[in-house]
Amino acid sequence: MTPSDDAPALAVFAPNSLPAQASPDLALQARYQSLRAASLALAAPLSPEDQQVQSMPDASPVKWHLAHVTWFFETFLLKPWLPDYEVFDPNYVYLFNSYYEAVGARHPRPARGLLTRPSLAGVLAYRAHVDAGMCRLLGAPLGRGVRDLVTLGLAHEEQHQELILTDILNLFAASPLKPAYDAGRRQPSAGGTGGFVDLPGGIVRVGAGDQDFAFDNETPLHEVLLRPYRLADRLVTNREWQAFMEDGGYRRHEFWLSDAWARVQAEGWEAPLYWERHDDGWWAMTLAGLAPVEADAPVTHVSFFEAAAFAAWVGKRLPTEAEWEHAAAARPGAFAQMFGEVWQWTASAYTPHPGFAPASGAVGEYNAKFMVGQMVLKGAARATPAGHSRPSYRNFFYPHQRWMFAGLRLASDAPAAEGSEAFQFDVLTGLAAARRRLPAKWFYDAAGSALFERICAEPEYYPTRQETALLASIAPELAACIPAGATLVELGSGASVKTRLLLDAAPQLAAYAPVDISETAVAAAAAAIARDYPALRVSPVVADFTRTWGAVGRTDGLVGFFPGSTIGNFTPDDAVELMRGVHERLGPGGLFIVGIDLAKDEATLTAAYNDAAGVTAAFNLNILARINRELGGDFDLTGFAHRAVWNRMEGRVEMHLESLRPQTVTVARSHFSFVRGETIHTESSYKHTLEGFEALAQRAGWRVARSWTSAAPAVAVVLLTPA
Ligand code: AVI
Repeated sequence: MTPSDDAPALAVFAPNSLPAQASPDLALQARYQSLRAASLALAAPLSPEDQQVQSMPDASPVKWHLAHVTWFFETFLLKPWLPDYEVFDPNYVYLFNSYYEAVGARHPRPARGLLTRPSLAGVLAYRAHVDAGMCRLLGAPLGRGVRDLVTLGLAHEEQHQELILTDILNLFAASPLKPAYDAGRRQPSAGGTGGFVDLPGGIVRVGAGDQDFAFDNETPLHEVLLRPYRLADRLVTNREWQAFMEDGGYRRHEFWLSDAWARVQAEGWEAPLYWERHDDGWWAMTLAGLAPVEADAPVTHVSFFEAAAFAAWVGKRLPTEAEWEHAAAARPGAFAQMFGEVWQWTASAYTPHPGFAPASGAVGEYNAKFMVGQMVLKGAARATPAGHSRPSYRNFFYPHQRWMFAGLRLASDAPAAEGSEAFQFDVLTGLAAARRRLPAKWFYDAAGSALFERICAEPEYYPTRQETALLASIAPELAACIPAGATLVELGSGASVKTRLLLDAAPQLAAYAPVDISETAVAAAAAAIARDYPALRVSPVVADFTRTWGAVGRTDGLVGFFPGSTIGNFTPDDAVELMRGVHERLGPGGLFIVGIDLAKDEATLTAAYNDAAGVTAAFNLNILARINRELGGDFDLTGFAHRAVWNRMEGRVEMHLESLRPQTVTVARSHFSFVRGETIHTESSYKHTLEGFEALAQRAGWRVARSWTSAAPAVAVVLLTPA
């Protein structure tokens, strides 16, 4: 939906480059028919006069919209691809071309309302003629490229369906009679709590990759670095907007950008478009007619200029496009009103994504040439056809425009890094303890996670290799135990080779829910799985799985998956606690697949945590670097050495950092003195026996239904069912 009133464009295609299907695409045929009928249904409440008039240059008559979308199918599908197609009227190329220079000259946009010929009946006959042609085209097997063009034509018509409502509201608002388009039409409504959701940022992926359909302007998928940020869980309301107005918002230049302030004065803005002051308060023109402004509904029909001024007034800012998109994709459940209420202005200019290439041919004009001077809006409005939009969708308008259904959602920079308070608490209490310790979970910042990946590839570190091989060989047996329609709930962000082994072996799984405290990790995992398993419902959950996690969808048929012998990093009591919690959340029908490392000879165990390349040492020392970086510590990394020892009594490999000399370290204004040889205990890796683990599982209400053991060095996978 561009202000130039044609819609943005599609993925790159080459219509005849791919082989035809064996038979007609019946689903596409049905979609074509119902979508074309929906356009007529939208026009049905309108008289021929209503459909004729153009209220302003930006808006088009309904009659023109109905004809233009039809011209699109005739020009880009029927003329090139239906061999004996007869053009309905050669003059229509001039009348109904919107902006395609490659197709030729056209009638000026501001004068579309002057096209009294063809009549509305003539336009409807044109539609019927093109529909008959499309019916013939879609009745034959088609190449992928032609089907993509039809899909583009349909997405294009959906955009004009919204424009029909947008433009008719503008026309009716100009009428002294203030007619209702549909007196019973529901208006955007309240939602959310008014709070802000914290997002940790990091390097995230946005844009459209390989999916069924996306406009070319959404592509390609690309990385963006986001600083930690906060995004409001709902849209700005009319009540808040009135407070802005009452505080002199439209009269105080300090909130406005220079161009914006000029526009406020030139056009005398003092409220959103369509608002009218009555004796009993503010009223606004809507598709349901003139109605009192509803205080808790989202403010609508504001320009980017106004949205930015409001954000400045309230001490916040608009989100960037990438912030909005990442939040919508990674935390869909955390926000109200993302889609289907009003479009949301972002702080981002509408420019090409890095690596963008316009679609080839005339449809390459669809989006690319508008990439200057406009701002991106995300989400979707009530008037947007259901299913039309998605997180990567890019709507765009000029910053002064406000006749479209546009509102805003606030954002701000996050005050501090993710989890920093908890990290500081654990570090200060751990270093102050008589036996100094640091919880192993803090190993996994970006550098730590990368080092752990490298550990898994070291020859001495056998658990990952052995477990992967074991899972590969038992996947069919495990899969046979998984009920149809089940959800795989992975503890940890997963999406590794092991997850895929299970997903490949158990196509009956309907959904996948990775649960992880790191928003970035869980979103990346979810995106990777969603991309490679399109039939799977993927719902990432940002939560500490040792505590609780939110709904993961259906509560029957939940299958927990906890590979990697990570349960070995819990003390036996904590492992029982964890398994008890998982039992509770997976419910009485739940299954739990756990990977464990088995006790074995000391030499193999200690070698695994003392690799010759020193990767485990670097992993261990990295926690001190993290303290220095995130908490302003002054650890000298050369003053500590990595130690890994087998504690036979406890049945665990312990990692420590040993002070090589007497020294004092300062962290967050606290001082910690070390004597030579003193250690900080950083990790325990418990090595279980099958019997010992079974006893722990029983304490947590589980029964070992089956277990499988790998070749030496041995690890095991156990399948737990409720006891
Ligand atoms: C993640 N966890 C199971 C690993 C382990 O073996 O305890 C972490 C690790 N620590 C040192 N090497 C690997």
